[in-house]
Amino acid sequence: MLGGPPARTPPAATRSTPGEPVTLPLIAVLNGPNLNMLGLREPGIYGAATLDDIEALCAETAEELNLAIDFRQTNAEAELISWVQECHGRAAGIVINPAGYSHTSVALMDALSAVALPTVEVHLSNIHRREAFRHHSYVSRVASGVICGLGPHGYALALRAIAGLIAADDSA
Ligand code: CA2
Repeated sequence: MLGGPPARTPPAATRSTPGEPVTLPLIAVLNGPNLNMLGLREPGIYGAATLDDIEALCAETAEELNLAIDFRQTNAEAELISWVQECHGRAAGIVINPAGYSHTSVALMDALSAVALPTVEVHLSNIHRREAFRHHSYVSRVASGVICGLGPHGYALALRAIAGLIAADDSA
């Protein structure tokens, strides 16, 4: 078996106060291939934080914003697309780091376009300072916004942006 953690399965996606159930807007935080290797390989490019660290940061930020998150990672394109489809009627928004599929997947772009939810694309690294093949993202074409180059903090900023987009939708 190769080193590194296995692809991750989702935890429970909702949160409630004891004795007082609340329904919080659910944000799917979806992570693509190889992001389960964060912190274990190539710290020079992607930093020392693990995906568990990023999940903890997202959970903390979501709590502050009164959002629930469903944080997931997969190495499989089909699974990522199915998770996007499952957001229809279930999630209020999507934060997605599509990793390598950003640059290759028309199918993922189509799925995001079909669910038509507020979507923020996140990249840990500044993809525009890297190889030319990383400069184009199919996902950016259908995302509400894109954050790159700010490391794990980009995920927290993306959740804040989604909260703002949801609030703007609600007041329209
Ligand atoms: O900067 C990002 O967040 C990326 O989405 C990361 C992807 C890359 O293909 C995109 O161009 C930019 C790669 C994720 C791979 O993560 C690794 C982590 C540790 C060791 C090896 C790969």
